[in-house]
Amino acid sequence: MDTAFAKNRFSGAPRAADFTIDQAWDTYSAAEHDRWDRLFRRQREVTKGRACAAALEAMAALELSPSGIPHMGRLSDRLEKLTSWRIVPVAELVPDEIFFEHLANRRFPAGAFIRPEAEFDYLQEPDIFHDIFGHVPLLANPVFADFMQAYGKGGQRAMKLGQLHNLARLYWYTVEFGLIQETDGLRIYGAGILSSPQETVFALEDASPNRIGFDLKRLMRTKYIIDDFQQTYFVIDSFEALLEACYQDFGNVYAEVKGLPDVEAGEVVAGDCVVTRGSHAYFDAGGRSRKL
Ligand code: HBI
Ligand code: FE
Repeated sequence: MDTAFAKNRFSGAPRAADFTIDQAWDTYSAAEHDRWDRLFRRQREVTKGRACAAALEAMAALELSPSGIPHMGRLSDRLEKLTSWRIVPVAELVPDEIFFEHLANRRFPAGAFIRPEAEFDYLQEPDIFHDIFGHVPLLANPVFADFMQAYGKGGQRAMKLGQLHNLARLYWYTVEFGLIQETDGLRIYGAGILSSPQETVFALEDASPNRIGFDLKRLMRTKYIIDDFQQTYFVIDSFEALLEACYQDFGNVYAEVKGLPDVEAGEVVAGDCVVTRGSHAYFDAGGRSRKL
């Protein structure tokens, strides 16, 4: 767990053994509620025509709106009716084994804090806007909800096998930065993109990044960067296809991947199903303008 993250006003809150805290919804200030509304209105505009259908439909079903910071308990009551998932408040990143335990039991740990005004555009750690606007809608999709629970169970196993870095790449290139092919074009489902106004446009429309068809073993070998736009995005055909690809014994997958060299973040390799081969112009010009 990276403890270098900046502390926030929930960092010292009393926490349970599973690292959950009281969201203390009544303590949010008018300024914090207003910040949520401004983040929400901007991202709702940017994601029109760019977010996947499942995310847009879920926003409505979950009644997510620019009416102040959501109460996680009340939002969970709506979510639970759809896919048995609940959202549990945490102060900041939690240890991997705690994170996996929550996912394996259909609990999504969401940061209770909202980014400070000074970090309105850019933020290193997941705040409530990234977690709820980015991650929660897809938990309302039954197939993706199953995938996220399977990921949690897979994480518990990967830790035992010492293969966490491979599984973290799966999370990174799907749950955080995944694209999906829909009938009228590529759309976004990754939370790290959905919660970022700049990357929402970059991931779909910029000529710089590669866009490559999802291939589990290839993806598990691929390095990633955390403080800029992605150099490669992986494209799934459907959540069913993603779930299907992951319903296998990862032990065999790890064994195969273990013997193979890592792939650099911007590389295209033999066997890739290339949707678009990136120009890399953004990265060659120095990059580093990624905003969460
Ligand atoms: N903790 N609260 C929180 N949110 C995350 O997204 C998260 C985490 N801990 C670990 C983690 N993500 C990643 O290392 C996963 O790949 C496990
Ligand atoms: Fe995230």
